[in-house]
Amino acid sequence: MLAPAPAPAPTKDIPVLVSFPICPFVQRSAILLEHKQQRYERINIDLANKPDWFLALSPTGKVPALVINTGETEPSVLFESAIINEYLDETYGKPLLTGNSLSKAHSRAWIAYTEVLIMQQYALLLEQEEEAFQQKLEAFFIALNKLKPASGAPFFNGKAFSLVDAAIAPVFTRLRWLPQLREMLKEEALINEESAGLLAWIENLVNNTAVQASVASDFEQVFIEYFKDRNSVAIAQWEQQGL
Ligand SMILES: N[C@@H](CCC(=O)N[C@@H](CS)C(=O)NCC(=O)O)C(=O)O
Repeated sequence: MLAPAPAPAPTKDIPVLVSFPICPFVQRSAILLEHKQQRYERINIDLANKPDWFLALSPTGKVPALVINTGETEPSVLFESAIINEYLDETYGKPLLTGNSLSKAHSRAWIAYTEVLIMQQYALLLEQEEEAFQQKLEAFFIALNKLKPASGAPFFNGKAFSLVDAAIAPVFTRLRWLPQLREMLKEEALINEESAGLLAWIENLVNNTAVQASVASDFEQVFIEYFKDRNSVAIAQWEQQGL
């Protein structure tokens, strides 16, 4: 259990990311902040026992929330990771979401799709029944294969890191606990060029500096404990394989 967190009191231009240690949506924003090399603070809250200040700040009661002190007014609060990331993108450093209306809408559409994948992966990791786990694994594999990164490129849109990369990378970080899925992807990559591109993109993002810096040093331990406590088939299988 997390110790009660104090309400954020952001210093000017140092945003506070209200977080839960293993939340993939929080990780999306942490990735972008790390990519932009923007200083920020992170406050972890206990989602099973949300502080009153958080419930007062966030209409959805969900993390991430971003608390910003621009120096001009009372601190502002943003919620919804995709919206937070667009704000971070426009505010710090060189914007990543550029181009014409169609290319921006294209990126936003794929970012929306990555939320579907995040939810699907979470349900898969929480599954307690072997048979249902297998079914969900296959459905997740199909959904993952619908992602179409630019051909031969390290990132979704080509050579440059994009908001789509920041939005999907948390899913890729968590694939290490789904070794069966990685094997399925490798097998598919042998016979399908698009899947080979997907696999290369996954590897590239997992090893990306901003993605690696977006989780705390105890992330792995906290993640395993969280799902073990919920009798996760995925984690039991992962442990059996001694990975
Ligand atoms: N669409 C939201 C989803 C955020 C979300 O579901 N966060 C989870 C943690 S990973 C949460 O705060 N759950 C607490 C609750 O639903 O009460 C976003 O992109 O920020």
